[in-house]
Amino acid sequence: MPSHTLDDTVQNGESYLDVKGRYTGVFGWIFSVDHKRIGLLYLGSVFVFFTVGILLGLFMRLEQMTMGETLMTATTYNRLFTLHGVIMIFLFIIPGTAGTLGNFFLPIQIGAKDVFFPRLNLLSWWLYIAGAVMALLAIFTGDGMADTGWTFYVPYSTQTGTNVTLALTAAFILGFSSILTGLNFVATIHRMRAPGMNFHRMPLFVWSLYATAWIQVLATPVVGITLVLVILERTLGIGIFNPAMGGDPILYQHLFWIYSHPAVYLMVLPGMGVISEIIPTFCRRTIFGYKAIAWSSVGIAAVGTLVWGHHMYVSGQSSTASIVFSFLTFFVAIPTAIKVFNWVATMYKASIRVEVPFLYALAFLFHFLIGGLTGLMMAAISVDVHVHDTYFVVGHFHYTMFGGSVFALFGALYYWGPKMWGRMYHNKTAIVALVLQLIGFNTLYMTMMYLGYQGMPRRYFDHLPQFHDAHLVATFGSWFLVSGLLLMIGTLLYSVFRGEKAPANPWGGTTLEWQIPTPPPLENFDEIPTITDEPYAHKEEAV
Ligand code: HEM
Ligand SMILES: [Cu+2]
Repeated sequence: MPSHTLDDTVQNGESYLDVKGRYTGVFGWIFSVDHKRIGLLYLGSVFVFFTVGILLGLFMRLEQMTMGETLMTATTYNRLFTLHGVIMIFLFIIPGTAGTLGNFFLPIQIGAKDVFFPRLNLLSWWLYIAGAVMALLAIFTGDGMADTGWTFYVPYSTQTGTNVTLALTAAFILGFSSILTGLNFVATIHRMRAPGMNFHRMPLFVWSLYATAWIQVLATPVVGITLVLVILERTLGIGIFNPAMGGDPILYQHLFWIYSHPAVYLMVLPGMGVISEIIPTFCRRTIFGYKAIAWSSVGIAAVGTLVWGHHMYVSGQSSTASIVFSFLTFFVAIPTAIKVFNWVATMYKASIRVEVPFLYALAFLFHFLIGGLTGLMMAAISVDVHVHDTYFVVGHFHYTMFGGSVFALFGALYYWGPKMWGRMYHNKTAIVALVLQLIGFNTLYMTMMYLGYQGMPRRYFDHLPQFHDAHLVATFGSWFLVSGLLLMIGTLLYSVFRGEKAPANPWGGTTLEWQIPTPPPLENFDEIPTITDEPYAHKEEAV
């Protein structure tokens, strides 16, 4: 079969089918089972929702710029942080790296022509869109968007008149989409590796997706069932969570965090995988501690399932339970630190080529270190009791999820964008955007952590006078951050259509995606390669 490029499958005939009966035009995208197209579909859609989420965050900061009710009422603020949280978690960050770059690069990196279940892959994207549409419909139907926070804690979520039922149904469907992606990735990694590509020759991005996929498959069903129970509680009053009917609200928190703590690793592991690709490429040397980094992904996923109770130190559990959860939480730091030390060891005395993707990797390290260390602070029960439900927590998780995972995703887009759409980005604009992001991000979230430590509670639309100055600083920070984000999205979009043509391997990468043409042809390889080497075998090692 002749090889086709992405372009020649899109034809401008009168029919929406080409001579071979394949869909063309828009249909050629939304019905495509090609893993690369599905990856790009995900990329486009997650960034639409990300932009909405950013603007919701900005509005919340504008409300906090002044004291009292200015822009919005308390209920509107509650709906905004719920929608912001739901969008950022379920519509942006969970599919944000696995669905986009995972779909695009996983098959290529293991020397396969596609994923194991291409049609199921397309179904995942459609379910994602269906869930997204439902989440948005929840804004305009019933009593409007849920005001419970993205955690949907009972008993409030069973009682509020806002449209929790539709929002939960949306989250349930999004969960299915995520499970199917996970299943597909596990099957692909087990069944589709090229000859010679044993587990210890897989790129570290693939390892991180492998660990992520298992979390998706094993943990997501738990939250799915939990959300259905809340729906049943609301519609049929079955009395599982409602204490007035003999139910137990704490049970909800257990079930919710049994999923949602592993889910934070599901959000960050692919980002760590990206960093493990960027660092050896720009350091132009083999990664230090390949096996340690690979297995620590599995270690993080495994230990991460045992620590959920650290969200419940003040909810009502025995002090024995809290102490055990605290101890186990400190334990997660070990596989995480293993990664960090090996990344630093790879950079040590390397002749580094400093480009935008590498700068994002450094930003990831800086933010993730702060996010991780504040996480350890809160793992200590005494500190957590003080800062629980304050802005300290909000600052902490934005540092890990946003400063960590999302900055890794940005770095990955600069790293892999030239391969995906065959065009380079504008270097200077990209750097200006990064600087704005760094200033804005740290001003906003460092100040939030300070506010929280001083006692500013989260999820309030107003604040007391003693918090005013810091809130003002945080809002200024959000302006820098949002400008940096919009500039970056603009410059990436520009590069997609107008950027300079990219060479096949602009960074001297050693993994398989860099060995094929740009943009990669349909089915990736004319002939499936045979793998004889480790993934990061650089010819000339730096001294
Ligand atoms: C310009 C970017 C962003 C801004 C300005 C922003 C701002 C905020 C603000 C003001 C809150 C509410 C604080 C409160 O009153 O409790 C919040 C909550 C939250 N943010 Fe962001 N954020 C941004 C990006 C992100 C990203 C990228 C993520 C995830 C990847 C994220 C995840 C969350 C979550 C999960 C919550 C908690 C919602 C809840 O309490 O239910 N945010 N953010
Ligand atoms: Cu947790």
